[in-house]
Amino acid sequence: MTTIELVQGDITRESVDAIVNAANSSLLGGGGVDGAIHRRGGPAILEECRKLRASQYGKGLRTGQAVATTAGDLDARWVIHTVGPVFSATEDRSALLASCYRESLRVADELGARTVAFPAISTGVYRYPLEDAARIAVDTVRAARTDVEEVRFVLFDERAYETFARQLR
Ligand code: AR6
Repeated sequence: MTTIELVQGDITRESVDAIVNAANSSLLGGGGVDGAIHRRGGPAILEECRKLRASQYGKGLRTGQAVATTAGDLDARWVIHTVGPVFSATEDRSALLASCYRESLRVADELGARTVAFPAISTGVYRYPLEDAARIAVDTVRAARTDVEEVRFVLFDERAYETFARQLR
């Protein structure tokens, strides 16, 4: 049984086994939550990302996939990087967004992580509508078969927090 918790705040302040990063396929950093994770986590995370790019992920990480690195100076053992879809008004990309949550939990299981914090993937720079993104996030985690005991959605602002809270009710 996986319990779902909601927190409003900065995901880089969480103490969990794994923090999920809403990355881009380059794995080399960016703005938003990605920038915050690299800033607070320090250079060890980027160093491992560069190694991934030099080995298995020469072309980068595909949308909907997930891969883990060290969490550097964060209060976590791992960062799980996943790439959400850029929202499109003409193409349904919800399966790719669901895949981010499912694949991140699969990687968490491989690592033996029991507590995992997720941001609201794709709802910033990638413009996914919050309502749809929250429904996909909650439904996918609820349906997942995983050994993760606690999933914590960490929502940056009150609007995102309230939207996720409505989905959980
Ligand atoms: N803690 C928790 N949530 C946060 C934080 C934080 N510190 N900072 C922002 N958010 P975004 P995306 C929220 O743009 O849409 C990056 O440049 C934010 O309010 O970080 O998946 C990557 O490198 C929003 O609700 O990610 C990619 O290029 C959510 O996190 C691209 O952005 C996601 O916003 C990915 O875009």
